[in-house]
Amino acid sequence: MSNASALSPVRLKMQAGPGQPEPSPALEQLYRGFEQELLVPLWTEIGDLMPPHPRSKASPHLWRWDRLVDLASQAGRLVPVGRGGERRAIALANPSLGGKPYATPTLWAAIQYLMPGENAPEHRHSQHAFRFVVEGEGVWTVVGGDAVRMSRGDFLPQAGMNWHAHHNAATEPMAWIDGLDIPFSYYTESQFFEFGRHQLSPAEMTTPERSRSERVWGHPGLRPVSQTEALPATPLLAYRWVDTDRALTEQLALEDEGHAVTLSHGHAAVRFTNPTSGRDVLPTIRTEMHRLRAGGRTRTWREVGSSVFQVFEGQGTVRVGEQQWAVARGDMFVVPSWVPFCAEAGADAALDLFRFNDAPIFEALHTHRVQFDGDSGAV
Ligand code: GTQ
Ligand code: FE2
Repeated sequence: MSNASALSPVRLKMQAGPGQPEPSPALEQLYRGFEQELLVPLWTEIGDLMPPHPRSKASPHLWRWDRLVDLASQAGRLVPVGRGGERRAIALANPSLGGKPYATPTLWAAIQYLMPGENAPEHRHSQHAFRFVVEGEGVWTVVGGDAVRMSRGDFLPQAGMNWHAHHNAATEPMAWIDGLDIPFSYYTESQFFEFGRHQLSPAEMTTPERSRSERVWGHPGLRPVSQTEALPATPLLAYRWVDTDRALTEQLALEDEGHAVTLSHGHAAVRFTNPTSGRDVLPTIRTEMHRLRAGGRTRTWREVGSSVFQVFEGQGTVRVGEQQWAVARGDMFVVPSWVPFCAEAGADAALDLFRFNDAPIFEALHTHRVQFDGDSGAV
């Protein structure tokens, strides 16, 4: 086995510095022994393995909506959608994650595109998913046989293992964004996937204004008495813009009337929740809509876990770590773990930001932290 260390994937270098032993022939021999036996001592790795706080491998990055839509529409002309490829979805690839189709270490974010009359075939998977529509209409997503309309501003969760297909019933193409926990599922090796039927039944290809799920679950504060258990995944399949918009408008109006219901002055925010539990709508993904008054700004904060934002409406400036961008409708950007973030609306119009992140994972593990600028950071 004299050559084992040449083939070993373990490579150890003697390093000078605090906590490191003095280099010597005996130490060299010890390290070659570690390599042969596939052993790595903590003292050579501690800085990277156990940093004092998260040091994300991901970068802050911005994708412009006009480029995303332009490339997605070219794909609409050139690339068929069907069994095998499954979806005409194009993922944001963080520049620091080795070319993998990951917006962040845990989150997938993609633009998906369907031409008039096209169908994306039925399938199901363990990954939790949602759709969010920044503009357009005409696509119905069919979840467990329930056709759900998708229109501007709507948020549509699809928790894992629900059968789903999409069809464009309109005469125009339509784009929307998908968020999934694909990278998290990949690292944790917890994925399952099944193909469904290639064609839906005519009854499922209908285009109702309201889905069955909304007719059962879409009444504020009311639940069907036949369903008394807290359901792990949301039964409500569409959160409509009219409701989200009203909730944000009311928060800012109440702030004007002297009531403290906003997150900070001029910054209203709502979270999409499971109506049976009040908790995050998806087990792994938190989703929120934020609104800044014209001229208003968020506090600066950082938190454990990564976020993806999409500008829903308005114009403004966002800061992510050292980066600063002027943003407009549809632009998408990433905030890596523990990197400070703040946003400011332009002087003339409110800024609406859709956001999703992986906070439910860290909350479940009791490792979530949020630190606002100016706070001590004590937890
Ligand atoms: O629409 O079912 O962007 O399964 C990635 C995986 C979308 C979908 C994505 C998916 C889907
Ligand atoms: Fe899917």
